Amino acid sequence: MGNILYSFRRCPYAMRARMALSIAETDYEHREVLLRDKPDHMLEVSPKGSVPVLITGSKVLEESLDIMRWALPDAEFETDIIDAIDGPFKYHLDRYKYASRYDPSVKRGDVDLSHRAKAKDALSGIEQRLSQSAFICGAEMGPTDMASFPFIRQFAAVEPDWWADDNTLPFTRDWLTACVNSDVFLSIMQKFPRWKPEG
Ligand SMILES: N[C@@H](CCC(=O)N[C@@H](CS)C(=O)NCC(=O)O)C(=O)O
Repeated sequence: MGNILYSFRRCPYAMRARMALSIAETDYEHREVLLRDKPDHMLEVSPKGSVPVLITGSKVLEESLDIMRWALPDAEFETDIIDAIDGPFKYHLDRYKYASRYDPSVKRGDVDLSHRAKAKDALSGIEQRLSQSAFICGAEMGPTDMASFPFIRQFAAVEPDWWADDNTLPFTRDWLTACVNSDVFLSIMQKFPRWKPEG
């Protein structure tokens, strides 16, 4: 059996895994899932129930960064940058974007600007790096960029007018535009119908 990836198009963790598999030119069967109705087989091999999951030979990789590392064994990942994204940035992004889930006094659909400010603070390391080179890893997009920008794309999309007008992270804004327009990103955002087991 070949490689199988359980994925969800809009999940930023799945995006980073798909980009790594794409640039590594790894063959795999793409299985698009609905998060509210995950396939039995996915849950059998990975009971924690998050995407992405890559099944390769007898191994099951159920962490997006493990999939990136498996696909790109020689790549260097800047873990301080990725830790800031997966840790404080993601924490505040969720509380900014889905404020009412975390604070019952907030009206559904409203954002929490205090968490927007803290999420922005968590981007200061990236902004600093991007003031020196077009991408985090240098002149070309690399693994740390791919691991990071899908989350910042989500942040920018919460209030697109604010993101476009806010001038405090100019390097990050230009970099994000370049990343979302890159061939690798456009190629991994193609739409797949939901996967269903045969029979
Ligand atoms: N640490 C995991 C996180 C993956 C994750 O949280 N994925 C979300 C979708 S973006 C998910 O599958 N959540 C489970 C659900 O919504 O049921 C990784 O890096 O792969």
